Amino acid sequence: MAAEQPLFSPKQVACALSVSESSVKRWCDCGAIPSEKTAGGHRKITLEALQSFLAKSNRNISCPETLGLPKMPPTRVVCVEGKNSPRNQTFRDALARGEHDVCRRLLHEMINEGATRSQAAECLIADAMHGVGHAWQCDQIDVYQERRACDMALRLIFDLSSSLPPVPDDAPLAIGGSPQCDPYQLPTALVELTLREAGWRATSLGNQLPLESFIQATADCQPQLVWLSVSSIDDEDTFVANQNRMAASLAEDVVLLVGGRALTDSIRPRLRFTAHCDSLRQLADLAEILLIKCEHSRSQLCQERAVHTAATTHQK
Ligand code: B12
Repeated sequence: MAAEQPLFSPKQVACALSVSESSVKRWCDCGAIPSEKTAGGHRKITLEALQSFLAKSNRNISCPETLGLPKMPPTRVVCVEGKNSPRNQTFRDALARGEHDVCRRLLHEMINEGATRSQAAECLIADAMHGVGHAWQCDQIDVYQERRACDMALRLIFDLSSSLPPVPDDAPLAIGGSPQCDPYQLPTALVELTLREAGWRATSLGNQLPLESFIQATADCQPQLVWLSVSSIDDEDTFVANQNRMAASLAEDVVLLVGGRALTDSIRPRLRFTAHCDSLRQLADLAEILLIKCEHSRSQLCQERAVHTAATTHQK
């Protein structure tokens, strides 16, 4: 037999919600709180009915002890600061509340209005994550809300990426990731999205990539472009030495793009790279120019090969 649910009186519920008893009776009578009546005509409310009312009316139990329930921590208010536009505000709040569909709709709304995927992602996702970080620092949101926002942001980026038209098999290859000391996943996923959208066959190798493995990947895949996203550095000297070793291992014509929060003005002069970008917008512009350059040198190479083949055939 199922365990019997506790039944509460309007007075108990009123105490628990810090409202008047007459309000609770009114909510019972209009059906907002589903209730039963005892043989003596007294209204009785089940825990399930109360919970459904709370969810629909966005109310909280302020004194759960009056219902014999354990005291819960106060519900977190989810309002995250960032860019001023109403769309950014709605996106931030939805991301902090875990409302995936709302976030997805807002991203697609921007894309339908003419933004590229990376522009929409930078405007909404990056802004929201910055806001989430600030709210976490000020103890306005809980750790689980930050982690959930991060997971959801990753899924949204993959959604955007998988809705792109396929890149031709012979498009130039780009690989990249973040170094071993860096646990941040979103920046490198966003770089992958931006490069794919610009026409590169881009693959992110992920975060916390050991140096030797990064070097191995560039030797195995022979990319035309390598990116490095750096959000966190533990030991500056070791990081600089490692990254410069990776840069030195690349062939002359491989472009090395770097970016990320941790590449400050003081650390950049110590690093070897081709170009540094602050934003995805800059990266998208540069990626288009580099793609044209790559395709131009490839067609030049094809022409040279054709001339060479014609010359050798002629000699025979
Ligand atoms: C999520 C998060 C985490 C998660 C990450 C999980 C994951 N799976 O990725 C985890 C739990 C690991 C984490 C840990 C910590 N975090 Co944290 N974290 C964040 C948060 C909220 C979001 C990070 C993010 O994804 N941002 C979105 C990305 C897309 O934005 P972005 O980094 O600015 O990147 C943009 C550009 O830099 C550029 N870009 C980046 N890379 C590249 C590469 C190329 C090639 C190009 C062209 C461009 C480019 O494009 C991006 C889009 O515009 C930030 C808040 C913030 N301001 O970002 C805090 C934040 C970075 N964290 C912070 C802190 C304090 C920590 C911890 C120390 C907390 C702790 N006590 O343990 C640890 C440190 C971990 C470490 N080893 O560094 C602070 C850092 C403060 C500081 N002064 O450095 C921040 C700023 C929060 C805050 N406001 O206090 N964190």
